[in-house]
Amino acid sequence: MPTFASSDQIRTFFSRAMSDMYRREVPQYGTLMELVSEVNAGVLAHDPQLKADLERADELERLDLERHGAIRLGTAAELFTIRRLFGVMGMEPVGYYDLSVAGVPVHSTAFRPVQDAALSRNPFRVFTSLLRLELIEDADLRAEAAAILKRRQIFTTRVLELIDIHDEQGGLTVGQAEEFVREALETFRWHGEATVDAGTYRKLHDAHRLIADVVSFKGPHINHLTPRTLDIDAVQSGMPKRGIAAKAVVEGPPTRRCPILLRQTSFKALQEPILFRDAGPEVAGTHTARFGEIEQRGIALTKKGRTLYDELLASVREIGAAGSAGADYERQLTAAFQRFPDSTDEIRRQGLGFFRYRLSGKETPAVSGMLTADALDRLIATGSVVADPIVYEDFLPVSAAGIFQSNLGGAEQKSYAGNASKAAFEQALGATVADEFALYAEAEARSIAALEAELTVREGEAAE
Ligand code: OOG
Ligand code: NI
Repeated sequence: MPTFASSDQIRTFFSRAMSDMYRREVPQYGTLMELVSEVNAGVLAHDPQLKADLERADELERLDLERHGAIRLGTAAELFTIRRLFGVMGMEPVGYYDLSVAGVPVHSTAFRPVQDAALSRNPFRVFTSLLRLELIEDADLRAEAAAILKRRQIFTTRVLELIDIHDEQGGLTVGQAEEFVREALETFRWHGEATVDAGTYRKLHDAHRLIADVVSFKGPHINHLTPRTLDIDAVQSGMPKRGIAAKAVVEGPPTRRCPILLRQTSFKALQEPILFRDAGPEVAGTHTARFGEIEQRGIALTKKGRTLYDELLASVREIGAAGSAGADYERQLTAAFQRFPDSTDEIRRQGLGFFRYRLSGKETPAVSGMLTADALDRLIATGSVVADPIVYEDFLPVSAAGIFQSNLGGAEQKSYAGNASKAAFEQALGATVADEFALYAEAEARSIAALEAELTVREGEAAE
């Protein structure tokens, strides 16, 4: 039996290789990474309690590694194979996001690890969108785009072989894993040569800038990589000082003492020179697709918590109409979110968030058997048990739409008859997407079961 590289190892090789590649391709990403690591170091130095909490929850180690990326695919076949490719790295499709409601003709999922241990080693995620050609109105253009996409092969021959080898052998050796990462990287690389002529690019672009981005190139270039910060407001205000043009407002919940879900901001896409198929180097065009983003993650919310979040966010969005940049937006958002409890204890008590429970180690409580909610509350009140917030590992559709929009040029406001099409997405994927709420609920339930088991053992020991 050969020894295989673990999927966690392959994922870490890959996320490092992607980060190095993106830093070379988009130098501002490097500047942003420096800013984020300065801000994070500052936060940890000033907040020893937070540092201890992160350490205990196994989150400190992953912080510097942590990032997500995004790609946009053109065909069902590409989505099918990308699922197999990410599968080699222990990344599975979680969640379904319909962005057509926000005027973006794609639907998406997030490939990410789902096991507790894998998440704490490296939670690298890729927000993966599939273009919905059926939303292009012009039938001729639709057919032309489909034909162009059909001709391209976004994967190298060798990466396809290595995926097969992985699936047959049940793993890859370290040598194969290194080769896999090098070959996989090719799919995500930037290609400045468009596969279409200038006229076709223009037509696709006029239908939607995103359509031109997906259809006109050899592959689904990674369009951003996002590090995780512990203080997004500090990064947001630090960006202009480093010459980075930040998006006007932070997406997601307002600034709070107790972070929930996900807050994100980005800097504007770069204008990059491209060569059209029909033109010599002297007739270069430009294309705007790639950008940078930062995020701050907080506690994962239950369905009840998420409903309240969606309601509060919508109340502000309605006032401010489409987009999120009203001058008063932040003030209104903060006011609306007064209704969302701002302490982990209250969030837990009201059943708004997910937690991992464990013994504090301070004293051994005299309880055994099934832990009811009341029993848990008592153990927490006496300090025997600690509830650690489970961090949100997924994305938010309204935020994602805001990020897409800000990088497609603010003026672009298309509307599609919003129609989620999860079944079609899963058919293309060749698998169902996992339900993120179920994953968090399972993680919480596992911690309670482990706690019950531990208490039972201790009681047995005490009785001896
Ligand atoms: C993806 C935009 C969404 C996020 O973090 O919500 C996103 C894209 O532009 O392809 O990255
Ligand atoms: Ni993103």
